[in-house]
Amino acid sequence: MFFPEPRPVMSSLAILRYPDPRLHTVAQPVAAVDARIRELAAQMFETMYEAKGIGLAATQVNVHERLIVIDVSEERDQPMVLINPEITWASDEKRLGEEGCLSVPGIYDGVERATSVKVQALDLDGQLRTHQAEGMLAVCIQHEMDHLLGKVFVEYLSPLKRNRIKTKLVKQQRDDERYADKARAR
Ligand code: K1U
Ligand code: ZN
Repeated sequence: MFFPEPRPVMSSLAILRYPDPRLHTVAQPVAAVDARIRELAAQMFETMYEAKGIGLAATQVNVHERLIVIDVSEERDQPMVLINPEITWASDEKRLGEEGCLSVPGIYDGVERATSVKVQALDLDGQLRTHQAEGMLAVCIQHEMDHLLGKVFVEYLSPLKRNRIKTKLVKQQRDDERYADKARAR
C-alpha cells in the first residue's frame, strides 16, 4: 500500500485592517528563533504571497513580536526574514514614493522615506546579519519596521486624508460583514 509523505499543513493568517486598534501595538523582541517562529514565518510568507504583497509584519497578523517577511522580487523567489530588526543607518537623501498596505486595502499615497538603509536582524538560523537596502527594498523595510512600532503609513498623511480613509474603510468593513452574514443565511 502507498502512503504519501505527510505534507506540512500551511494556512493563511487573517490580516488586521485599519483602523483596528491592535495595529497600534508595539511589538516585543523575539525571545528565541525556534520552531514556532519558523512556522510563523512560513505562514506569514503564505499570507503575503496570497495577498500579493511585497512585505508583511507580524503585527498585521496580530502577533506582537519583532518579525518581518519581505519579497520585493518580480519572480517572488527572494524571500527575506528579519527577526528583531534594527535600522543602524539611514541615508540623508529622501524620496517621496507611493505606498500601499495590506492592512489598508485599496489606498495608495505618497510617503517620504530614506532612499537607503542598513538593517541588522537575525535570520531563521538565529544568525545576526546586516543588509544594505536601496530602492523598493529600503522603502518596504522602513514601512514594515513602522508596523512593529504600531505605526501605519496613513499616519504620515494629513488628518483630513486619514479621517477620510478611516471612514471609507469602516464602511467597507461593515458592508463586507453584512454581505458575509447574508451569504451565511442563504
Ligand atoms: O505592509 C504591508 O502591508 C505590505 C505592503 C508593503 C509596501 C508596499 C508598498 C510600499 C511600501 C510597503 C504591500 O505589499 S502593499 C501591496 C503591494 O504589493 C504594493 C503596493 C504598492 C506598491 C508596490 C507594491
Ligand atoms: Zn503595511
